[in-house]
Amino acid sequence: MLNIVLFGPPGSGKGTQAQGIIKKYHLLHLSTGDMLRAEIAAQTKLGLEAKTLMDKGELVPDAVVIGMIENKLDNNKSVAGFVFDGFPRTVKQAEALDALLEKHKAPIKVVLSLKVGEEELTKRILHRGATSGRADDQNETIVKNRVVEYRTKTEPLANYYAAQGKLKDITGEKPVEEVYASLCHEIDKVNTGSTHTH
Ligand code: B4P
Repeated sequence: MLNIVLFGPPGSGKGTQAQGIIKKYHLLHLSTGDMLRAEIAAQTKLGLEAKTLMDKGELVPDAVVIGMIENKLDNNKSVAGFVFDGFPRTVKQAEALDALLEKHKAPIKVVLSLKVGEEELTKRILHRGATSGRADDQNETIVKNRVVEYRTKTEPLANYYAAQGKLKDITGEKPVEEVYASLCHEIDKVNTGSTHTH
């Protein structure tokens, strides 16, 4: 199985790049942000609870997102692999993911870390906010809080994956196609299995 983690701050291009990668390598896209927004749209209890945190730019509880990912893994056993986008975001989530994948005998092959400066991140997110309708994209204070959450809770994960020898830094402050080419270059190095690409 080709399991890939897209890692990086909010606005670094994870969701954007996931689109190309899943098509090329025939993988399933698992974005916890998208799953949570679907829960909000459906006005479920989980969604309503998550919304109050997301609107402030804070992370939702680990147990919530781990549960959502576990469901997806259990219900998609015959796929060629997964692209994890926006998950894991804490060390606890990373440990849970390793344990779940161990159960499926399909470890993470590579963690692609998109590097983008703070000024560019804010610019991109506020630009998206003009059309996305996402409350967390509209206001500079909330965007800054998302980046603080990232620096304090998510960035330490880089060491977790570096210790496993899986972390690859990618320059994300370039045109979408150039970033995509760098990502594919790294994926091709670990994609030694039977996944066909075109
Ligand atoms: P996400 O949905 O993951 O939000 P994101 O980090 O902003 O998405 P992404 O990084 O994929 O966006 P992209 O750069 O592609 O999370 C939202 C919230 O959900 C979190 O704040 C949290 O509350 C909650 N949540 C989600 N997962 C969680 C978890 N595991 N644990 C706890 N809470 C969780 O796009 C940004 C913009 O940049 C786009 O407009 C795009 O067009 C543009 N862009 C992309 N690449 C570009 C490039 N190369 N050049 C110029 N612009 C580019």
